[in-house]
Amino acid sequence: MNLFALLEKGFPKNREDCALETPDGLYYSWRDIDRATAMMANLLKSLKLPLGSRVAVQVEKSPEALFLYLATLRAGYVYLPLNTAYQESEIQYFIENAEPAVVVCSTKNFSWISKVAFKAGTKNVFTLDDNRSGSLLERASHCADQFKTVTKADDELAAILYTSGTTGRSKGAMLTHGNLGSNALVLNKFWGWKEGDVLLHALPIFHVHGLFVAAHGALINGSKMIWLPRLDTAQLIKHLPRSTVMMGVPTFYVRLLIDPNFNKEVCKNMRLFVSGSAPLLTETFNNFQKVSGHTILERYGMSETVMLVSNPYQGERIGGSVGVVLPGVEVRMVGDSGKLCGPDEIGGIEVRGPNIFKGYWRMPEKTAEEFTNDGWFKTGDVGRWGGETSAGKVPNHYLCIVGRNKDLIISGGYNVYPKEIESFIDDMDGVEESAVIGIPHKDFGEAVMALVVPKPGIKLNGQTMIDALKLKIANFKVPKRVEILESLPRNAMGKVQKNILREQYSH
Ligand code: MLC
Ligand code: AMP
Repeated sequence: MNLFALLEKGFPKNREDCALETPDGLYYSWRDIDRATAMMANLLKSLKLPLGSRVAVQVEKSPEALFLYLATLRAGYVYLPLNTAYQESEIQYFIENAEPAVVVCSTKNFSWISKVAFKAGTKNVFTLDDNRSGSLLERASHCADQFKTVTKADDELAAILYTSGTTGRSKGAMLTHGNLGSNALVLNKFWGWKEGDVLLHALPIFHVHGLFVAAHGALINGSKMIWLPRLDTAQLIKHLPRSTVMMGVPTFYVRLLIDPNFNKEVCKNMRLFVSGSAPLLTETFNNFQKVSGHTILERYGMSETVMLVSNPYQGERIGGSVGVVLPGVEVRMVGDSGKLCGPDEIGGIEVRGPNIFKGYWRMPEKTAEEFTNDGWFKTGDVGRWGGETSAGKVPNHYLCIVGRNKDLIISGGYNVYPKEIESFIDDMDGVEESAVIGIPHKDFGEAVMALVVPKPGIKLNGQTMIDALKLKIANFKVPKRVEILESLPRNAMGKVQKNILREQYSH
């Protein structure tokens, strides 16, 4: 079924109810969503795009940006959201790789993005800004406000989400209407969504967490969203008293805890705080309980799989564990010997279920590599059933994530692949080689750090390198710290020993 049609089933009977409220006092009803998405879907239809066309979007968060996503679903095309931090070389790669039929960008980026897009064969480039302006809205305003949602089978593509690759460039994870719909239905029940819920939404909407887990959750339940453009702790505290559900990456909770205005009174109407996308420190879990009186529900998922495992809504939520396997999903842990792990044993996490993606866009070999012969997807995360955490003994049906067998840094909920940053640094003048590692960071959980070896006779300056990288790559990928070394530690096989570097620079 078309995912939009599934979400729409949950819209409230009274379409004049408020669906979306912005901090500057704008209200959008469910009827507004219906009409705005119909107009945008009619605009897309009028372009006579081929079946399966991608609509690539790099715009600031706004209600209209959400409507564009929903309109793309309604019209039966494939939504491709792009992080607003991406710069020219990154965007160029995505556009060349995905060959979108439509690109939507902000007016300030139109001149360079349209050049990149037209060069790659895209015929339609629109603008959409976060102040309800841009050519997309202007064109859509001439379209009819009724649209018959296009029928889609469960295995047809709804979205492509680019996720960085451990080697080489990013891969587009292809998610179907069935993947996203099944997960939305499961979470609706598992997290006890109910009438009267209000979601405080401050996550970006170009990733799984903000777009699918959070927004789908509210839409399929017919629940109002308070739609904040970004994380702003003062705004969260202002709107929490009127909210019942909030979802965030761990940085959300770290920042709330250091704000003196955050307390139990602010959370009096809340029923659920969800954390995910990165490990939540047990210290944050415990402190949040003390200050707010609420127990954060931590869950685990990926771009390729949507949500897999979650602490229970009813039942014990355990700090340091991501919880129990969601209904309909299967999770197994495989040890180095290839044998399934028992309780307390550590192994690679493999998953199966209706939520698992269809494969990587135009990368059949990569897709085949990431699945086992019997159809399980290898997450690259390392886990354990049960065992001990600093909170005590964990029951055997609870999953703990203990590490990753992919060289990945998660900073403030964004993934950064060291290999990609190393290749940018290695291309800089005077650089012999580099190693990029994650080091603990109070606010972002992990921060990117680079160790750089200059070419003989060359003097490098860390800050100058940081400044140069800021002009080239998304800001969250830029190392927070660069140290210049004479050489990198290597093992007998010549491989850089990142564990030694991590140990040395983690304090
Ligand atoms: C911003 N900066 C970051 C950063 N975000 N640095 C490292 N890591 C990050 N995540 C840097 C900027 O470059 C800038 O540096 C400075 O911090 C301030 O920028 P900002 O834009 O003002 O930051 P802020 O708005 O405070 O953003 C921080 C944040 C944001 C944590 C709110 O990063 C965020 O919304 N993260 C959520 C990511 C997310 O949704 N992940 C879900 C992925 S889905 P300078 O030097 O320029 O000052 C997924 C699957 C699943 O993983 O399971 O959910
Ligand atoms: P992404 O590719 O952006 O979808 O990121 C997915 C990765 O985020 C997973 O493979 C995990 O490594 C990590 N992740 C998501 N949720 C959690 C969590 N609750 N605890 C630890 N890691 C998580």
